[in-house]
Amino acid sequence: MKLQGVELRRINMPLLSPFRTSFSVQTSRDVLLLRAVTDEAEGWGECVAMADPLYSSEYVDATADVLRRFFLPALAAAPEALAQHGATAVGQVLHPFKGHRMAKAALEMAVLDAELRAADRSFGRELGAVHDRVPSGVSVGIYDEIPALLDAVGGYLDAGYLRIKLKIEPGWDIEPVKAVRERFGDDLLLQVDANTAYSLRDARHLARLDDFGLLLIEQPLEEEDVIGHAELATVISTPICLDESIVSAQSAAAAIKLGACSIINIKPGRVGGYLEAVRIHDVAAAHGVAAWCGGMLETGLGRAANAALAALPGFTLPGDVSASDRFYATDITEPLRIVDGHMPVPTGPGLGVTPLPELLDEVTTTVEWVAL
Ligand code: OSB
Ligand code: MG
Repeated sequence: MKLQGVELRRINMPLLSPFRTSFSVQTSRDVLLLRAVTDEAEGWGECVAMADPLYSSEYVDATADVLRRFFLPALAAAPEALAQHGATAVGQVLHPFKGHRMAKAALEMAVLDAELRAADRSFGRELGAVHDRVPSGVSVGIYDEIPALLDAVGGYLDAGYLRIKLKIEPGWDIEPVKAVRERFGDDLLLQVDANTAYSLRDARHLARLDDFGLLLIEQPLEEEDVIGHAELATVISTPICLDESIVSAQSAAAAIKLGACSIINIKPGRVGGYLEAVRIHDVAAAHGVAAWCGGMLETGLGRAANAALAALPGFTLPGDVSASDRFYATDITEPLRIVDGHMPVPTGPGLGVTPLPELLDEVTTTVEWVAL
């Protein structure tokens, strides 16, 4: 396979309603898409970095910059590695560059998609999927008032979602969880995500969540506070799940060994790509640690790939693999829908979905071609 060039395309997609977390309120999604053009096929990559460095240190403009300035030239200089090893070469060629995992992930995804389309193989088959559909959970933002939250959760349950994740922060935690539990019953699969909003001083307060039978609490403490999570695990009985702290298979192994988490949220973008995501899946499975696939408000492209990943055997909890219409009135691909609470795993070549040109053009803000 010979990589001829990569198109960097910025799109801006309005959200159906504002998505509030402990770190921001989002009303639109600014996304960098990559289109890798090879001599055999084209492939699409979606970068999950957000407009501001509030979830992680990466942000969209920085991912475009590091791709242009370092990653694309490095790939251009290693044509034999790509020809011999395909997408697995991307991680190796970019390994000397520290961090910037979301940018690396997007490039690897685009090259992998091109390679798989050329070989007529799906992401699911390549990554090791063992299911043809995955249970679908939904991430529910922070609301100003409990009644509005209950309406939103009720709507998602009516739509068939099998698991609810509530975003929490200090001042919006015990009460909303209690209200949702009381309204929708003990059988509801319910979990919370703090996006690093607490400190170890809040341990006693967080222990109050123990009464509500939560599946897990996701990333209560800061990204680098792995030891703090291990200490918190001795104070609260709700299982701790890490998101932001897990950036590689190595960091996953360390967090598990330290007792910082009993569950891992695996997001391909955060960890440098789908291939590293599979390695984290393997580490978690080997340790009996449950895993699930997280989301980053992806378009249909990332959503399709996430569905494939979530179909691996170690993804034993429902992921944030929701339908296109969870966030968007119109997706850039054919809309991904959930059926009986499950997202079908695409079976077509590569991602199994492709942007529809008219829809893509409607939301495109800039396009840049980088010849290699
Ligand atoms: O922490 O899981 C998170 C969205 C943006 C940034 C971080 C997170 C999220 C979500 C998932 O909660 C949203 C989704 O379903 O894509
Ligand atoms: Mg999270």
